[in-house]
Amino acid sequence: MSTPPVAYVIAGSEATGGAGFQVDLKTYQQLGVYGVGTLSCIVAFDPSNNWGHRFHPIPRDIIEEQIEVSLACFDASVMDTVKIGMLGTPNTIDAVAQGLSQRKWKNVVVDPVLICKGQEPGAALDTDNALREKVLPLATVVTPNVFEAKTLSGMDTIETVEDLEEAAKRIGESVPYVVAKGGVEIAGDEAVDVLWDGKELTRFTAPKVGQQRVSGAGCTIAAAITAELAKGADIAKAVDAAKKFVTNGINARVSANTPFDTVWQGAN
Ligand code: PXL
Repeated sequence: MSTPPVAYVIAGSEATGGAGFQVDLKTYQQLGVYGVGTLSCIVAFDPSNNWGHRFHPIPRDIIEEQIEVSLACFDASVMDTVKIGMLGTPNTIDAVAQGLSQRKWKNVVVDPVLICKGQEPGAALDTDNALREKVLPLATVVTPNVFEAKTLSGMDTIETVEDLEEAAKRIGESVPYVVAKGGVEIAGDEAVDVLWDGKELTRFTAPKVGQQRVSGAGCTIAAAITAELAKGADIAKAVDAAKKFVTNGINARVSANTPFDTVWQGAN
């Protein structure tokens, strides 16, 4: 019997399949990584209200039970890599931080999904602060998009790749590796993501596929980085492979009745 590479994910369900937990597990599977997962929350878009977010946290004791069994099924010698996606409430963040601290991880990839669009700003600010205080200090890699990079770096605007690089460096004062995702948000023909590894900046570029945002691209690239790290890649190789994976998936994107197309992980 052989054991494939294993990676864990703690994230929220997004029921259309275009983001969150569903994307994480599809990406792991496609990259040959056995996925283990704990659900932190459930997002059900409302198709009769402009696909707005209906957000449902999962009770803390149920999150704790899932973490307990997820960690019990594979030892740290087999499962030393985890991705953290949307958590959603300060209480959930606290439970996840405590759960993570039970194991010495090699790779903790935090996709800092700061606010879910359906949440109240007050609640979101609490959530931002809890994430920064309790989960970011555990991260080895953080993967902010432009909005999240602005919030985490304290910069007022990020309009150019140079701005994005400056944000990555500032965030990198507290996390070893920063992958800042420019996506289609930065003007120009290329979709640029940057890696700051504490010493050097590297740009990863691909021609933009249209100017429209594609749902799930941020989740896909962060999950693909996680899968590559679980297979033993170093950070630069992991980001390079993940960028190619998401670009292929965007080229083969799936149209649904949702406002945005989604990434087809199976194109790879
Ligand atoms: O794409 C960010 C994201 C992550 N996780 C969940 C989501 C979303 C966006 O809708 O619903 C569960």
